[in-house]
Amino acid sequence: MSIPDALVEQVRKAGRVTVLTGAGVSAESGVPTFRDAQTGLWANFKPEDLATPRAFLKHPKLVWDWYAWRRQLVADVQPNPAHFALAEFARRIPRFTLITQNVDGLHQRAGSGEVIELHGNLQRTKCFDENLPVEKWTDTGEVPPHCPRCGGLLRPDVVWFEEAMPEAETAAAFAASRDCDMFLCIGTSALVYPAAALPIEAVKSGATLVEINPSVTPLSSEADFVLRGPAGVVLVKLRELLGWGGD
Ligand code: BV8
Repeated sequence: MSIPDALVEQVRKAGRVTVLTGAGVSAESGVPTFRDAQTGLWANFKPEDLATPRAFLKHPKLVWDWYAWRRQLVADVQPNPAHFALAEFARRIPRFTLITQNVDGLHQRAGSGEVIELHGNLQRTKCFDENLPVEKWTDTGEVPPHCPRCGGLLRPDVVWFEEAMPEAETAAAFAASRDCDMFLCIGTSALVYPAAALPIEAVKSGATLVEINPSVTPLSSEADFVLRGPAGVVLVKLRELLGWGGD
């Protein structure tokens, strides 16, 4: 996979870059993507069927345990060179906005200061009934645990399918997508809305669209540049061509 000189120069000169990442950017850290086959207890479930309020109310323990497993998995892995490269880009580009669909917190662990978490973060927990954060609770052995304030069920602080999006984060993401010179779409199948609408908004506003993904997605035909490879490889190569240091 080669990176065109024209693209390297556009990144170097860009004043406003907006990035949208999906599960693919954490793949090289060892975090399964949404479309990877599910294993273990969850082998018979599709993530889209587990990541819903309905699934949680029907199988609270199964859904709670799925997130507990993912929380532990993420705690045990490290950010990969893709995460570190994006943290470096933010230091080099005058106005850099990082939007992620991921709930693993790996961008922050790689040093990205400001991250718009469109779909929440599985390291945070909230009360299902109050929709308010809960940081500590008594472990009574019940799964899921209960809210210390109201006794309701606790749940991960993520946005499930058919749940409303966080207003502030969504507004900030659309604003940054409509006001950028370049939009990098990295490691996402571009199937989930409204996140998948962001790159289209960027193109409508005249931005250069770059896709970094080993596979074709519905966005590929819209992209000005398609870098067909793993994020950890492509971003490291781009970083080297820019002369912007490297781990
Ligand atoms: C909303 C958090 C409105 C949880 C996630 C009925 C009612 C309401 C809404 C809807 C409805 N029907 C449909 C909708 C819209 C729905 C939607 O889009 N559904 C889809 C299935 C069609 N959206 C919603 O429901 C959203 N809410 O619309 O609100 C509303 C208003 C008022 C009241 C009620 C509702 C909420 C969507 C958020 C869902 N939560 N995650 C959790 O993580 O458990 S989505 C979840 O899936 C991820 O966050 C991510 O967004 C998505 C997975 O996508 P990707 O990240 O792209 O991952 P994927 O595995 O798909 O692809 C990986 C890619 O990486 C691949 O392309 C692969 O090639 C590539 N790759 C692999 N390796 C690498 C790589 N790339 C680079 N490098 C590598 N090494």
